[in-house]
Amino acid sequence: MTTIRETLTALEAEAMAAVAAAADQQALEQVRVRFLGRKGALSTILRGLADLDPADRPAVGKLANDVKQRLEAAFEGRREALEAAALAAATAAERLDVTLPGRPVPSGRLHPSTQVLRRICQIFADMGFQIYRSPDVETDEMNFEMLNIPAHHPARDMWDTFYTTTEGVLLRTHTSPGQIRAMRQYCPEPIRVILPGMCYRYEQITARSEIQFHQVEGLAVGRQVTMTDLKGTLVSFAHRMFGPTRQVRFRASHFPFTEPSAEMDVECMICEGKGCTVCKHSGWLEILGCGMVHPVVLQNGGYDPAVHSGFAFGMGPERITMLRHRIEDIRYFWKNDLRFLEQF
Ligand code: 2NL
Repeated sequence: MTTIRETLTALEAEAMAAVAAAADQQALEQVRVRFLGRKGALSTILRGLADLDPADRPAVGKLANDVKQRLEAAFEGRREALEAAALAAATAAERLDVTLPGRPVPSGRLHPSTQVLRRICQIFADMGFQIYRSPDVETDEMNFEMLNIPAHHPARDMWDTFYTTTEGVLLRTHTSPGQIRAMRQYCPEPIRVILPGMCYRYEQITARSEIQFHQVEGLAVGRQVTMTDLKGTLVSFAHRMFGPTRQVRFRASHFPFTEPSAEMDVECMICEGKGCTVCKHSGWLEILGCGMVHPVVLQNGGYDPAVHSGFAFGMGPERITMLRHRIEDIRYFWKNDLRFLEQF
């Protein structure tokens, strides 16, 4: 007849083998219930202790407890090993390389005209010019009359205009009417303003002309403002916009609202003045028009030409962008073709 000691020893060996053989946590739990559970093999044996000779009970009881402790330790060790293995398997299966660079998020950007417009405004703002905004819808009087362009002046042929159904109301053909508004608002105080904005002309759309485009105009009025101030301001602008070593030249010109008038050229930025197709082999690019404000226009702005004088200039950011990037068709600016826009 087998003794209870032999039963315990056999049970321990069997349980240890079962623990080692448990392939996963579920199987291990089944083994635990079978050997260590409340209705398990060990509990059954421990209940049988009551039938033993009281003299044998302490020694057998101690053995049973030792077996129980060793089994529990074995279960715990196996449980940890299986858990670690399960984690390792899951990590390998769901491998995620957190060091991989993310997918780029497509980001928008400013339109090339806006970028150039802002750059121009920033340079003049640094020289003390304030940004002045005025309406796109203007009166004939502000757009032409006040700028010394009377009804039958030949210059009006150059600015074919979008007229509204309201008599005498039109889309501005240049930002200049805003300069009149600025002068009237601030006179007789001295002013330095820069006027960026959209202009409209009723023209055939071609590679060189659009019906809407931007203009940036500037105006400085005060006592003893001279042509020297005009040249110094515009040369500084050209050096910041196109590079500090860029050559600049002024040529005489004509505008109805300035006298004298001039055009400013800068050394071609494509060929560095050597001559190329962009500058038509002259080495120079025309960048802006300028001049001393015509006394009649000063007066229309509310200033006394005997006391005040001023200089003004105007330029087209699209034209500058085209020269800079050798864009050969102005229509790209309004085409909304991402292949064009994404290059800037
Ligand atoms: C150009 C030339 C110019 C002005 C604009 C101006 C405005 C007032 C008085 C006097 Cl209120 N002048 N503006 C002066 C000279 C030239 O623009 O080629 N623009 C694209």
